[in-house]
Amino acid sequence: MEKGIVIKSTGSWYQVKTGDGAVWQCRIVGKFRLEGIRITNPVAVGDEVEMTPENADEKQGLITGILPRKNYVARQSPRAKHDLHLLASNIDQALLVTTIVQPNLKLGFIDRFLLMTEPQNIPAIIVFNKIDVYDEDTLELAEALCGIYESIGYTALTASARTGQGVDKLRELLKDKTTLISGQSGVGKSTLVNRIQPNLALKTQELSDYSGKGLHTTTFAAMHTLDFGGAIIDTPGIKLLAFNNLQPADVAHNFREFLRSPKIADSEAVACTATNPAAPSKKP
Ligand SMILES: Nc1nc2c(ncn2[C@@H]2O[C@H](COP(=O)(O)OP(=O)(O)OP(=O)(O)O)[C@@H](O)[C@H]2O)c(=O)[nH]1
Ligand SMILES: [Mg+2]
Repeated sequence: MEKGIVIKSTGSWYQVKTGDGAVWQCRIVGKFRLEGIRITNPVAVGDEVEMTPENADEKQGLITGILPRKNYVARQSPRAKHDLHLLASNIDQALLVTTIVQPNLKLGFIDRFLLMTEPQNIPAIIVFNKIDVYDEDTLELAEALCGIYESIGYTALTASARTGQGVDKLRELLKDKTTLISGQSGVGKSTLVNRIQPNLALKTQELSDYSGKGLHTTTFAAMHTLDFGGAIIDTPGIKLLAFNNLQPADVAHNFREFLRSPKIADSEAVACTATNPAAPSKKP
């Protein structure tokens, strides 16, 4: 048996890199659960696993165990709403790539994204990409949004994968860390990674003209090593973020600004709850 790290997941096959740098094609046996909830992809990119070689010549093996995770990023499965889907595990930080246009920004998406990282205390960086196509007002909006997210403790910046603006700063932020890169389809995740490290040459694709929606060019999550130190996990675009797994209190507790704002005194917070008893326990 050997230990390795999962560097790519297709859903049925997993690439596992062992200490000697060899990459094995692996399958999994058995069922795995996460906090009692079924998961559609039991093993995620970033997982440290135990691997039993099946065919050493062909570098094929079986994943027989998952080592305890430092953390993980999970959402409701897009296919089965009572199941969870793992985006990545054992990461140091998450980079949310977004843009205000092409495709149009849904502000709620940022907050929903933070609902995946916050419960696990994973630092999040928000980047507003494609600033080369923003007009003055849009740029102003992007900067204002950066200010809001910075004020509650996130790192937020603007960038353009096309012109390279902001890319040096991103390199600095990614150096020596394992970073999950996520966001909606077509926002430029893979293009940005290619700017950060051109030799990765990840596949990217034009948006479809009329809908402005991305095409899901990246279809599998994969980890890539950065020459200047660290690693990134490029992931397929997210269409919908829902959280059947969270209770209303989980949602409230994970919005930092509700808890940390000095403007909200404890007494006021208690008073609010007292005047609004027995809120219906609807799922978010
Ligand atoms: N104008 C402009 N276009 C960009 C920028 N970054 C990416 N694009 C374009 O946006 C389109 C989508 O880019 P991708 O990198 O494939 O997007 P993605 O987020 O990886 O998409 P998925 O893999 O589908 O999740 C491509 O046509 C890119 O050339 C940018 O900074 N400015
Ligand atoms: Mg991509």
